[in-house]
Amino acid sequence: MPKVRTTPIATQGRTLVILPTFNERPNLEALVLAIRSEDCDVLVVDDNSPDGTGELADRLAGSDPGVLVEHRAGKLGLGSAHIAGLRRGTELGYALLVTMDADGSHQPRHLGPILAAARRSGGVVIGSRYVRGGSIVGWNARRKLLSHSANLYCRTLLGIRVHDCTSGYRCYPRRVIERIDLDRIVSDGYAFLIELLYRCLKAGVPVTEVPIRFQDRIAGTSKVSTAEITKALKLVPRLRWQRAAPRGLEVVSADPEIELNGIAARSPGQAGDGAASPVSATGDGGPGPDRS
Ligand SMILES: Nc1nc2c(ncn2[C@@H]2O[C@H](COP(=O)(O)OP(=O)(O)OP(=O)(O)O)[C@@H](O)[C@H]2O)c(=O)[nH]1
Ligand SMILES: [Mg+2]
Repeated sequence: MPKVRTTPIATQGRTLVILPTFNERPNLEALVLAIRSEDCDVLVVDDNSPDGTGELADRLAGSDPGVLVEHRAGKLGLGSAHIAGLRRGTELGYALLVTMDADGSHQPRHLGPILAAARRSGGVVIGSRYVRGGSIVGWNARRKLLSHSANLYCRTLLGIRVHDCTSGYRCYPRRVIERIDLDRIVSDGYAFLIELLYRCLKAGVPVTEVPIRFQDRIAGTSKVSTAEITKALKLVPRLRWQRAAPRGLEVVSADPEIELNGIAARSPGQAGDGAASPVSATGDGGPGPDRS
């Protein structure tokens, strides 16, 4: 059984940032403090990290009710950690659920524009490296090529217009997650990011990309393995031809009346105070419910 703090906290209209962690001790404390200073709560989903990340998270939670921790018995995968966090955040009633890597690659200073775009659109927002204004710092040419190729592969095979399908920096309104059947997700690793995005698009949820400056991890080591990349490569054609969803994809359409923090959601075409230069990935491209 995962150990979860049960103290009731006020969540209405608030944002929960979900941090999946496996051996992120050197990066965690500064990140949690930076997120808290953006007035967001934090849920660390730790998979019994041998380096003591879970104990550090408990210590941070002990002195701050806005920090929650979910401990899992062992390394169960990035996707499964995201699902656990999204479920927990939904149960607790947070308005917006953000997922962010805990290695320093995803910077809390982008939360403002990302959350603003989510409130405007009522849909999913991706912190994107591959729209105008986005960038990557610290990757070598090989790593950049790998990431670009993966995104080109997803865009082409899935027929979607999202530029950064593999970014783990995302914001999902709770109302969107409540409409997606997480039990149908078949991926537990990195492929999960592609699968959930595709399911949201198929359900007619607007997807917006907001530029971020992505920085290579500050400390620690990457957990992406060749096996994870292979799984993601195999998932994409399965998703495209529906075999990953034996009972069919969600037929739910986005609710245009979604209310978030008192702000009625508008279509991506209506969005835009220009502050974050968000790019709609669904305006004319992503598959809608009737475009399967
Ligand atoms: N709870 C949990 N977290 C994980 C697992 N695998 C990775 N993570 C976390 O997920 C985030 C992303 O993992 P990274 O290893 O940084 O992967 P990446 O960002 O795609 O790749 P790099 O650019 O090489 O860092 C980090 O916060 C990891 O600690 C897992 O199995 N369980
Ligand atoms: Mg990383």
